[in-house]
Amino acid sequence: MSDTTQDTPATQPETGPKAGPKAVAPELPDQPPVGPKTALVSIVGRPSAGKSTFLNTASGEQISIVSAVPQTTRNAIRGIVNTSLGQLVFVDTPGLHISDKKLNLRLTKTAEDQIKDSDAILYIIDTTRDHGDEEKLIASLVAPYADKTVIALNKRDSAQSSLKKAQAFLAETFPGFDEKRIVEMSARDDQGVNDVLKALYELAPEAPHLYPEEFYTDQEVDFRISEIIRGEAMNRLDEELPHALYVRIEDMKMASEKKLKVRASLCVERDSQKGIVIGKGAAMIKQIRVASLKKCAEIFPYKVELDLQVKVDKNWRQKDMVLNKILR
Ligand SMILES: Nc1nc2c(ncn2[C@@H]2O[C@H](COP(=O)(O)OP(=O)(O)OP(=O)(O)O)[C@@H](O)[C@H]2O)c(=O)[nH]1
Ligand SMILES: [Mg+2]
Repeated sequence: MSDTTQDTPATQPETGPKAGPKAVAPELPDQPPVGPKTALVSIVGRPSAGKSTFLNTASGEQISIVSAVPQTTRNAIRGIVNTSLGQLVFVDTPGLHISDKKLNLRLTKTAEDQIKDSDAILYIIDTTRDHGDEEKLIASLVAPYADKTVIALNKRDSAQSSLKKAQAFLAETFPGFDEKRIVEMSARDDQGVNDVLKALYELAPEAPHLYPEEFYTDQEVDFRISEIIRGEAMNRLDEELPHALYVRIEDMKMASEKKLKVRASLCVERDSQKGIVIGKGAAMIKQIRVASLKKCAEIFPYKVELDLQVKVDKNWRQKDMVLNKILR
């Protein structure tokens, strides 16, 4: 740790596998060996359909942030589920949303690319909502790949859930779709999630695993920490603010074997938003910081020390340079 230069990128400190990496499950009880199948599975669906919730429930880990605000996920996040049948590597994509704003166009492109590259697709439909143009757009993207798709009808626990509407929509958009690959689910309550996994394993070929079996995500430490902070902020702020946020890790290094020091900025778009995120007597930013540290303590095998500032990055959503950085 002695010869790092001043200009070493802030996101590449000594936090490699040795330091307790991104992805390794804390302790694995005796488990049967992971089966021979392997598939890369894209999770697609409209914003707030429950894609990230499914990933977290299926893996039993907090891999992807969840919030009530549509378009929470911005990156193609990988989560890995290992069972005696094999390894499913899920890619949690941003919810597809019709809009011509720059950030949205980039999010849609991320999801489209994923669909093409995957062995199987998990298309999650929110059964509590009517199927508007957005749902039709997604169905049209998925339809050419119907043979490698499992459809999950989510939020069946909700009083607003309507199976009839969903079935009518499917009859229209996926005529002749194999019923064995349509599964009713509550991702939140872990109902039907196993059936979804089984249907996906049916589609998975026998192939070498993509990750060692102790991994449950491919996310780097800096990205996970920035997502944790963003998630805690999103869940405490409302109106336009959740979408106006991004987190920049300014500096990150292992201070010792047991301590990771992080300096991060919670960036907003306008001066007027800064005060809201800081809160009265800095109460809001303190809450976000404390909640983030609590999550970090659950995830990482070392202590995280967090210096968190609020900064204004004017109109960052229109800047390619920022988008290139955060939409990795
Ligand atoms: N009632 C109910 N709510 C759910 C279920 N699954 C997810 N939700 C809720 O729906 C909201 C959105 O969930 P997310 O998992 O963030 O949705 P997403 O599809 O990842 O959304 P984006 O990342 O914005 O595309 C959250 O408030 C979840 O708690 C479910 O099975 N039942
Ligand atoms: Mg999500």
